[in-house]
Amino acid sequence: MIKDYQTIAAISTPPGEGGIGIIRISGSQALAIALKVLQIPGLRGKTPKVRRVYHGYVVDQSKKEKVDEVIFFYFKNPNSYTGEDVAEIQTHGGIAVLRKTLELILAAGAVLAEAGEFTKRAFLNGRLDLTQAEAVMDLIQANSEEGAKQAMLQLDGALGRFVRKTLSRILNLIASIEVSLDFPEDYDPLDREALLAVLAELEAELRELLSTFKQGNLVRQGLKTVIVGRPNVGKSTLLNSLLGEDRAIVTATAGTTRDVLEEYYNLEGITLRLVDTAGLRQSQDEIEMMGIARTRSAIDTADLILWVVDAEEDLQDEDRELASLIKDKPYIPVINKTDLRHGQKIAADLKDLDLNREPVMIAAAPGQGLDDLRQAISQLVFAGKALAKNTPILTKTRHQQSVSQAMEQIAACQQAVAAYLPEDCYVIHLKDAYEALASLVGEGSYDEIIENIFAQFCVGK
Ligand SMILES: Nc1nc2c(ncn2[C@@H]2O[C@H](COP(=O)(O)OP(=O)(O)OP(=O)(O)O)[C@@H](O)[C@H]2O)c(=O)[nH]1
Ligand SMILES: [Mg+2]
Repeated sequence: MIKDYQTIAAISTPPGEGGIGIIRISGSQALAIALKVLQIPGLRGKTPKVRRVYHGYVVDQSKKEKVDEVIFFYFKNPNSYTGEDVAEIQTHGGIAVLRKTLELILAAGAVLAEAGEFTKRAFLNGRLDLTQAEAVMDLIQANSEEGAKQAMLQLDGALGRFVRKTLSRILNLIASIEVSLDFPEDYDPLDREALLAVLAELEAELRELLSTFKQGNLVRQGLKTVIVGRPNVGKSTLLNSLLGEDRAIVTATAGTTRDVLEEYYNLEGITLRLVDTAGLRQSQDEIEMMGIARTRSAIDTADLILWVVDAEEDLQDEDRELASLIKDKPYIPVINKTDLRHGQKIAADLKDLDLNREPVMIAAAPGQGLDDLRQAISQLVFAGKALAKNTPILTKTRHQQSVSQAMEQIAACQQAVAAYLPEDCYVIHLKDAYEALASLVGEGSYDEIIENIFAQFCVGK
């Protein structure tokens, strides 16, 4: 059933000059309000047809003047984005015209939509499940192609479908346990082996879904990739070559970079947050020491480290210290300046450290070996596997928490069955697992979650 909320309106196109601007109106009064501000010659007083595109004008009745030439159409509930009546007006002019039109619409009885309110209504009217609604927000915010692709898949409901399928399997389990408890005469006693088998399968599936979280998070937020190394090895040069612009200052003087510098970089659709840092060495210089402290904290929070050494030099104690600092992180040793010397000596030194990682040979200044480096990065990030293209992945902490709770409850249920605890215990765990997963697709009323999510949307979506 469509709930009757106030009719809302907002500018749906992003701020800035665009070819067209869109204003959406949603609610039971959408059409009536739109018609108050429009003059549509083709109508001649008749009611417009659903989904038919009309040409007309926005008119300021008080001044009897045309504000803009527009395109107009409307959708009838429940067949619209929000599930309500939706009217859309496409203007041609810039932001001033859009604002004026919106003003007229508000004066005609609509209220200004809050951020995310269109999508929230779509959700509340049962048009989208919660994961799809979040996906819309991701789509708006996605800052890498891969992120956008994931958002599309989720919008399509890959995650939602998986979760709903799992929910119905859990419900089936609960039902079969309850039935064998309540009607022992009519039904066979509980088959523990079969129950354990299903539980194990469910647990494995949820575990696999959970394992996609880190990947999903990386896709969305960008992988913090910190470039470290001794002074003057060419870290800033590497950053510049990857970006293809002179972003960081490069000089022949050691200790040039004093502060961390961060830039987004798109590697085959994966967003990297490339971080250039101050070279690590013993220093008395106060500013340089502060820079070095920042380098250390950047290492702590890094997802991936590019450790640069100089092909012209031997491995130094400072390099070894650095190696021990980063050894527990995913990192790639990078031998730079191979245009000056082939770097076999330092490669052998690196081998002696027993790092178990193949160094990548580059010459950052002339831009050699960068493809190898890019390939090494993507291999390390995705362990040679392409990003999951058709399977659902978890991209939100909230998703991860729900799935992990559900998995814990399934595991607890397995233990209860194995320990021959009373059947009631199984049901309790299964219900908890169900609730944890149900919150993921927003089944049941979870006002807080809903408010939180939709507050992050921008107005007009
Ligand atoms: N021949 C050659 N020179 C390079 C290469 N990469 C960097 N350099 C030179 O090495 C010097 C130091 O480069 P930077 O990029 O400033 O080094 P850095 O590691 O950022 O140094 P700090 O900021 O002081 O820690 C500069 O003179 C660069 O031109 C390279 O691949 N080949
Ligand atoms: Mg530098």
